[in-house]
Amino acid sequence: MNEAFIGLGSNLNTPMEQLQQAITQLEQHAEITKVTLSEFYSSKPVGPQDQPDYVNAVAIITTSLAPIPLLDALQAIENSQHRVRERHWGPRTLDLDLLKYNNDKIDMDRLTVPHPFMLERGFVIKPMADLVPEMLLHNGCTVTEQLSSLDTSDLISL
Ligand code: PH2
Ligand code: MG
Ligand code: MG
Repeated sequence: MNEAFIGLGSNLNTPMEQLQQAITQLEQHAEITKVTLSEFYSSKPVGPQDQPDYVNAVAIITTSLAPIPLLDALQAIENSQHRVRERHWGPRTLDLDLLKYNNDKIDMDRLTVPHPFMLERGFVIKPMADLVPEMLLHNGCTVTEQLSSLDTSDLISL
């Protein structure tokens, strides 16, 4: 079995419901056996500012899926919630990012793991700290230490 971290985000069409529906779909997947969810956070958009605030969360899943089939499963869930490919870093109904897969390093066209920006994003590190504060990240810091280096003043626990 494998342990993967999924970053969830939405800023369109009632974001909380988009995230809750995505969690239900993860739980119902035949090859995902356990889903542990962080709190939900409201966050200011990173990137273009002319878009609504996001709701973000992180889930830890236990899965028999290899990384690329897991990415396919995540994209199928995004598509089922009418995700359309839009502006880079622009608004979306649902974004499911594969943040971490065991301690694997993956560098493929479709998939880079650990997620290249996760260490810099409060909306990822704060919910991770809810779940696994002592876990070591790929830069050698614990999640709590990484969190203390970030400005998370925009995050509101929902
Ligand atoms: N996702 C983006 C771009 N900007 N900002 C926040 N606060 N949360 C996100 O999930 C997010 C973002 C593209 O994936
Ligand atoms: Mg993203
Ligand atoms: Mg994405």
